[in-house]
Amino acid sequence: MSNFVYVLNGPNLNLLGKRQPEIYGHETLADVERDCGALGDELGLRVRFLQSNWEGQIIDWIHEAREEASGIVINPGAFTHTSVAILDALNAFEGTVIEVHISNVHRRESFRHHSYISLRADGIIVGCGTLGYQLGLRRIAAMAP
Ligand code: CA2
Repeated sequence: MSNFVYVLNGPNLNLLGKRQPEIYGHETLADVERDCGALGDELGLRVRFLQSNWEGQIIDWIHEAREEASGIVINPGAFTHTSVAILDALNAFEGTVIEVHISNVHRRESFRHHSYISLRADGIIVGCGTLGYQLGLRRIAAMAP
């Protein structure tokens, strides 16, 4: 089993820490990437940290993960609530999938309450801020044989 983990981020998450800090906090995506890399070193995981505003790019990365990764931590952004295509790609991935949302989507607009991704996710972390990514990595490390 590989120790490679993909951390995937969907649309607009490149703006993290630069807008709406009351919802998403002050950490930038670069801060999150740094923290995930450091934790990966501690846990013995190789972390590939990626962000795209394009649905097809995220799907291509999930296909790459099929070949080489044992886990995916994914914050699909707004694609969470719309994308059957990302769900289909994740259904073709055999490893562990952890879905992360920085904000508590259940305390927000009703259109954020449904997630296509949750139909595949092995675990879901919601409303724990950017710490959710690290919790996802810890869960994947704990599940490794
Ligand atoms: O809470 C989350 O992590 C979300 O996945 C974030 C998505 C949102 O559409 C989901 O419903 C919940 C939005 C990501 C946009 O991130 C921004 C960060 C800073 C400024 C503007 C957008």
